[in-house]
Amino acid sequence: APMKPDVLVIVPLRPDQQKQLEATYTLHRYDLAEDKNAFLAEVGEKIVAVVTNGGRGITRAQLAFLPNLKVVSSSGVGYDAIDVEACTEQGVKATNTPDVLTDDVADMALGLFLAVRRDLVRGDAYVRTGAWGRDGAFPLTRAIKAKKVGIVGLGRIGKAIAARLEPMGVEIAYHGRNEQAGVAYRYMADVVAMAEWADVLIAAMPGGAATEGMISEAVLEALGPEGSFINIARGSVVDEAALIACLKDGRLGSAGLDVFLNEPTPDTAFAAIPNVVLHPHNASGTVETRGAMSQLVLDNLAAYFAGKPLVTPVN
Ligand code: 8YV
Repeated sequence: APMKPDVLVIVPLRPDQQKQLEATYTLHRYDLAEDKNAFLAEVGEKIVAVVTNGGRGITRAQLAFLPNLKVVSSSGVGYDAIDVEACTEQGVKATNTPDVLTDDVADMALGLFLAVRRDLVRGDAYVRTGAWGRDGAFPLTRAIKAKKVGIVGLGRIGKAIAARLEPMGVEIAYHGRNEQAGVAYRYMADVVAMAEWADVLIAAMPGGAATEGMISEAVLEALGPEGSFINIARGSVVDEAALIACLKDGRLGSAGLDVFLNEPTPDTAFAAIPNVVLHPHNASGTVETRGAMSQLVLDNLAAYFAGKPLVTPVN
């Protein structure tokens, strides 16, 4: 029987795809190892492929234990946790899972947008706690129609968010490194100016060094006491301490967050802030989409070992 290539599993796939992975490759379950460094030292030499995800990625230090590694297949569109530079230096290809998750992530951005702007979470509590009967009508919110929405990062997900917002009668602008041809939305070269203009700012850019802290205290203050910040990008794109401070002291009106700096145990300060809607980094977290992501991880591995072009390479 043909040799089954040795694959290091940093993060397993969805059950159906994990079964295919087990049938096709010799798996080394880094995710289950007690002493992960000892495990890497023990099996590293024989590993030719890694399965991971956008949250865990792979570091330069881990790569050093994997001298015969050829490909890293990651579940997730964001690859800021993969040291792509180190992979490239070591002749290792890396792949991600774009497109299959675009709609779910855009849906979550819309969900957080609506929850924040129409105060759905506090409305739920208002009924549950009997406040409605005690304190009368729930406070009025602001209409969504005719408001201004700035999207930071008009990539596949940013464009899908804009397409969902258009029928709601909002005005859409975007910020990014460059103006894009053939886009109907207003380009704003300065993110602070866009925050001044906008009622809602939605972060949809990649994580990583280039966008770290891009949503600064100045941006949040420019968005202002009536403004809302929605983040379905990465926790790293915002100055999180400034975000907490601005929400607490009212310099920023509200926020809806799917991502945080310290996942899965974000700053406990968020739990005490009433004007924020919190979600546990699950925008792509549906059965259908995580299955499609896992399948794409398998398809990239299969392409590599068949000597065919990778389906969704990042380097
Ligand atoms: C993933 C994400 O769940 O796609 C991404 O980059 O953040 C999520 O879809 C995450 O990468 C962990 O799998």
